[in-house]
Formats: sequence, structure tokens, C-alpha cells
Amino acid sequence: MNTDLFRFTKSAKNLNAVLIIIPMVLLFIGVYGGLMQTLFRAGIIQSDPFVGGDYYKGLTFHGVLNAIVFTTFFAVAFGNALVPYALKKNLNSKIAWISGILMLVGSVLAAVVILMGEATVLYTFYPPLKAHPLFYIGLVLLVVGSWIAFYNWVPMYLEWRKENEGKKTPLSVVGIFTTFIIWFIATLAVAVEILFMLLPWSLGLVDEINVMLARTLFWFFGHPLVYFWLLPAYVMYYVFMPKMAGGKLYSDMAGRLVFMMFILFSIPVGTHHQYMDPAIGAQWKLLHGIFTFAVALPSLITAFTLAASLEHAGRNQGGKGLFGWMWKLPYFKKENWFFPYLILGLVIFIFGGIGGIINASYQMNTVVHNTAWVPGHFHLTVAGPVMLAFLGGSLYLVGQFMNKEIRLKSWAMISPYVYTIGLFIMSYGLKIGGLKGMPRRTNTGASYANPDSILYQADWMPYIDMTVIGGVLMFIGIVIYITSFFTTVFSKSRSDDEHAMVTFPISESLHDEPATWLRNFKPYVIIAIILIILSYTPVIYDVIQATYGGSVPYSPDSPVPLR
Ligand code: HAS
Repeated sequence: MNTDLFRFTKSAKNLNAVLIIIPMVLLFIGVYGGLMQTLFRAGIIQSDPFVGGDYYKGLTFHGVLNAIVFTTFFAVAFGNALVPYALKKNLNSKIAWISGILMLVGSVLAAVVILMGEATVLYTFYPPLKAHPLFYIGLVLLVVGSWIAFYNWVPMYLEWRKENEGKKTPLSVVGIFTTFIIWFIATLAVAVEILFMLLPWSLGLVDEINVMLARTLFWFFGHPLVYFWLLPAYVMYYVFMPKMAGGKLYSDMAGRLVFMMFILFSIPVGTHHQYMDPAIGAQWKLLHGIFTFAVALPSLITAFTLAASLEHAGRNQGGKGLFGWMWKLPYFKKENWFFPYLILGLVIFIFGGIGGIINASYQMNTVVHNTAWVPGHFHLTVAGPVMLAFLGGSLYLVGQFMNKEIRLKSWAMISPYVYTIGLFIMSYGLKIGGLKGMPRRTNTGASYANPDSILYQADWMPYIDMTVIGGVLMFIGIVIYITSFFTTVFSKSRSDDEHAMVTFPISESLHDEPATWLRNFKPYVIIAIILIILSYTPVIYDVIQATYGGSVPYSPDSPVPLR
């Protein structure tokens, strides 16, 4: 039997297809919202036909659908696919469907409430901006659904370990479990924020809310959230990409070390988003700053390991000299349409990562915080490597789970190039505009970009224009992708037995070190909990000490309280 193929049950295949297709529709609406943002900010349009004239409603819709809904669905579908595949065990479809349905109901609920204008709170849902209770309930359902998906994989893993004593857990499973261990710990804080603070306040059971405490709990969740986005992409880089490039993963141990380091350092860093917030002592901000530099280390290890893997692949194919191997990689091979999604994401991440390290440096942060530089940074991370890997991954998964041949492969291959060019132009505009003081989350269309306004800033105009050009190109890239995606979805299925099976391009490793000290999650989870307690206890203590009373609700469009 070919061990590269695995037969999923029909129910598991249908579920995974649904988990990819429905969020893809939502993503497309969210991406359209992104295009509207750039046009709004440039003053080109005054009103988005979909959300009316409300800039902040559009921004909330764009952020929640793209950054929270699409990513969570993809991570779950990816886990539902890779864990059973790598362990060669069947998914419990009933539990998986329960998780999927909860996620779907939650996301649709949140999206509808946003569209009704009842949850204009942006993707960070900071109080004192207040949403309708159903928005928070929608988010809770989405998160609980994703937890259930994770618990569904645990018995399979334990059973596999019992049957395969002494064997290394497949790297893909290590990566997926790392992603969801981080997600589970991080979402506990946001669950406390929602259940004990936001919901009672939104239901009118209490009048005021402690804004600083809510922000702190949010960022306890919010920074690890970025690694919840990034790690499925890392799984694709480590597990799929070397094989697609025609080589092997340079070091299996490096991959395992990277994932364990993320467990240790992803969480005790959230205060770097609050460097400019009062109520938290400078020494605790310094501690979180140090851990932030620690969490950049696994990405630096990744940069070298993947570069070595790609070099190995390029040399395998006859690449010579110092850089000759680079030209041997399959950048423009239609049959290898997935590779560009990964390699372009990596190139983008060089710049996204450098920006992150700048943000993490306290003094630099004072220059860039709350300016357009920050969206510049996060478009080079979550909208770059993460989005591209998830788009490539979604097309691959839908082909596998619906037994389809990928259609319009040249379109699928060209889309990430168009998107990446647009992304670089847009992010450059945001970053340089930010350095010149252009604020983030501000409806510049109505003010800064309007020559009749007293707030008009001629200095920012070239950069605002760059965001428009880049944003339009990114949108075109996505349209090209969506065309290939839905042409594939609606094409005729392949019915032969081999195509009813699922396969993934799993790379072998060049150096397959035993790395016995990296085989068990437990010690890393325990150390992570200790680091979290050490770093967050004084922060929470400071916040509670320094704040008293609370805030009544506000709306972003109105300077007066809602009541
Ligand atoms: Fe960040 C703000 C610091 C990574 C996302 N970040 C944000 C926000 C988001 C976000 C969404 O310290 C805004 C939140 C908001 O709404 O307010 N970030 C960092 C640091 C890293 C980092 C130190 N961020 C990410 C990732 C994200 C993300 C990943 C999403 C997925 N970030 C910050 C800070 C702030 C912040 C502050 C607060 C700013 C403020 O004031 O508001 C690090 O993890 C980055 C490490 C990365 C590297 C790069 C490694 C390079 C690789 C590529 C290798 C390339 C190869 C290709 C091999 C060191 C792996 C070779 C090419 C060939 C052709 C062969």
C-alpha cells in the first residue's frame, strides 16, 4: 500500500471542505472590505455600498473576518486534515462536525451583528467601545468550537504514542499541537475578559468596565494569537516546502526546537502592545520586552534552517556558486503552483520580522505606536506569509477533500505574485506614512486626504496613494485566486480510487537527529505556565492597583458616551 495516501471518511472530507469553502466566501467579503478601507482613506470614495458610510464598521468587518474568522477556520481544517493523515488514524467525525457547526454559527452571528452596525468595535474589541452581546457570544462559540476540534485530536495522538513507543511524533503533528496548545492557553484570558467583563457590561448588568484590565487580558491573548496565525504557515514551510522545492528539510531537530520555543515564549510578551499604556510598571514592560526578543529567536532559527533546506534543494538541481542555487527553485512551474505561496510569504516575512523587532524596542515603539506603521507591520506578517500560506493551503485542501484536480493552475500560480507586489507597495506606503506621523485607524478619507479639510496633510498624500495602488493590486491578486479556487470547487470530481485518498507533500529530513529532549510537550508547557505566572502576576497586580472605577460605553463615531 502507498503510505503517502490516506483514506478519510466521507463525513470528515465533507466537513473539511465546508470548513474551507464557507470562510473563503467570508474572506472574499472581508478582502473587499480591505479594498474599501484603502479607497476611503484616500478620499476616493465616501461611502462603501456594502456597509454604508461607516468607516469603522467596514474596518471591524475586514479585521474580524480576515484576521479572526478565516484564520481560525483554516487552522482547524488544517489540523483536521494533517493530524489524522500523519498519525494514520480516523477523525471522530461527529465531534468534528459539532466543532465546525459551533464555529460556523458563531462566525455568522458575529458577522451579522457587525453588518447591522451593532458591533463597531474593531478586531481588538477594546472597551469602552461596546458591542451587542451577540457579537461576544459569536466569538465565544467560534473559540469553543476550535477547542473541541483540538480535544478531538488528543485521543488519536495518545493512542498513536502508545502504539509507537520510542518513535518521534511526526513534525506536522508537533506543529499543529503547538499551535493549539498556545491557542488554548491564550484564549483562556480572552474568555475571562468576555465572560466576566464584556458580556455583563454589554448586557447592562454592570454600568462600567475597567478598560486597562480588559486591554491587558486582550493582549495576553492578542500576541499569542499572532503565533496561532503563523504556526500553521510554519508547518507548511517545514513539512511541505523542502519537498516541493525538490530537496529535504535541513534539520528535523531545528523544526522541533522552534515549535517548543514558541510554546515557551509566545505568551509572556503581550505587554509589548501596551508599552504606551499607563498603569503597568516600566520594569514589567522591560521583562515582556526581553521575552519578545526571545520569541523572535525561533523565527531566526527558521530563517537559517529553511534557507539551508532551499539551498540543498537548489544544489540538488544543479545550482552552483554562492547564489546559483536560488535560480533553480520552482518559482514559475504551473504544476508546482503551491510553492510560490510559501516562498513569497517567506520573503515578505524577512521585512515583517524586522519591523516586529523595531516595534519591540521600547524607544522605537514610542515613534511608531498607533501610527500607520503598525498596520504596515502586520500586513507584512499576517496578511503576507500567513495569508499566502493559508490561501495556498486552502486550495490544496479543497482539491484533496473534494477529489478535484486544481483548475486554472497558472492563475493559481500567478496570484501570489500579484498579491505580493501589491502588499509591498501598500505596506511601504503605510510604514513610511506612519513614520511621518500618519495615524492608524483614522478615517483619513474624510479629513487628512481631503484638501478642503483643515486636517489636510499634503505630506502624507504620496503614501496614501501608495496604499491605494498596493491595495488594488492585492485585491486583483485575490480575485485571480478566488477564480481558480471556485473553478476548482465547481469542477467535476475525479472518481477513481486513488483520488478518493488524500495525500500531502511530506518532506524527509537531511539530518534526522534523535532529539529525545524535544519529544514531550509536558516540560515545555509547565515552563511556559511558570513564565506566564511570573510575567503576568505583577502586570495584573499593577493594573488593578492603578485603576479604579471604570468607563461607560462609547462608539467610535461619537465623542459622547452611549449612556
Ligand atoms: Fe507583530 C504589533 C512585535 C511578529 C502581527 N504584530 C502587531 C500587530 C499585529 C502583529 C496584528 O513589540 C498589531 C496589533 C494591533 O492591532 O495593535 N511582531 C513583533 C515581533 C515579531 C512579530 C518581535 N507580528 C508578528 C507576526 C504577526 C504579527 C508573525 C502575525 C502573524 N508586533 C510586535 C510589537 C507590536 C506588534 C511590539 C506592537 C506595536 C504597537 O506599538 O502597537 C517577531 O515574531 C518577528 C520575528 C521574525 C523574524 C523574521 C524571520 C524571517 C524568516 C524568513 C526567512 C526567509 C527565507 C527566504 C528563508 C526574525 C523566517 C529565502 C528566500 C529565497 C528566495 C531563497
